[in-house]
Amino acid sequence: MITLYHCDGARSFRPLWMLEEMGLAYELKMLPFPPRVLAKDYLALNPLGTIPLMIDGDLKMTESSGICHYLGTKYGPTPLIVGVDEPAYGTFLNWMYFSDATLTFPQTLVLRYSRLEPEERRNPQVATDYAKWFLGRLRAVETVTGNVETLCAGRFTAADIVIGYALRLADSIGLSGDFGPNVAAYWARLQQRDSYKRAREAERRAGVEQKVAPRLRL
Ligand SMILES: N[C@@H](CCC(=O)N[C@@H](CS)C(=O)NCC(=O)O)C(=O)O
Repeated sequence: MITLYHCDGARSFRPLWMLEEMGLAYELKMLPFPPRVLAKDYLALNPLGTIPLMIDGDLKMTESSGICHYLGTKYGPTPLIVGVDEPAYGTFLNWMYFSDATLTFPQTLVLRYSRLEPEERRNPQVATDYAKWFLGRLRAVETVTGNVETLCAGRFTAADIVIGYALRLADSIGLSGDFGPNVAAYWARLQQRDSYKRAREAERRAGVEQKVAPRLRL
């Protein structure tokens, strides 16, 4: 059984969505945010204190997009993964890495310096600069989604899941008003997907059952 540690709205939503899309069995463990501070026991499992943490037998993984790639290749074959023999293979990998390294990284600075830090340490200039950085990088998504329904390979793939999460995060930190028209339409389409709705419901239900309130949406 795969175990996924998750905080409401956090990057661990990527593997949660992937698990739902693939119909795999999993156990979802909810943590308060930030677990590093509020769930000290968790540090014994993941010394980084970050989420996600996915445990599959002896394996532990802590990179949200990497876990999606792992699930698709390990428990596939699935059309969610673009194979090495397909023309879109490199493009697929580029989106997979782009999702966290290029898109989510500036978002976390916006979040941190506009909401997470105590008032006296907040920094509007950092928040504004990195919001602009994020929206600039998002042009790559705006360009591609003008012509096609999904990011690559002519079908819905794990790349749409990992980039889709960055759009969810942008929405929750107040950046979606600045989405271009193609990204806005793409984000609306992603939210209509059954697996996305199931993942949102699984996260909500697990939070209620485990009595972990969504303290911060991120
Ligand atoms: N690159 C990692 C980043 C993991 C990460 O930093 N997660 C954040 C939540 S979205 C976290 O746990 N922050 C709490 C902390 O740093 O204590 C990934 O893609 O999963």
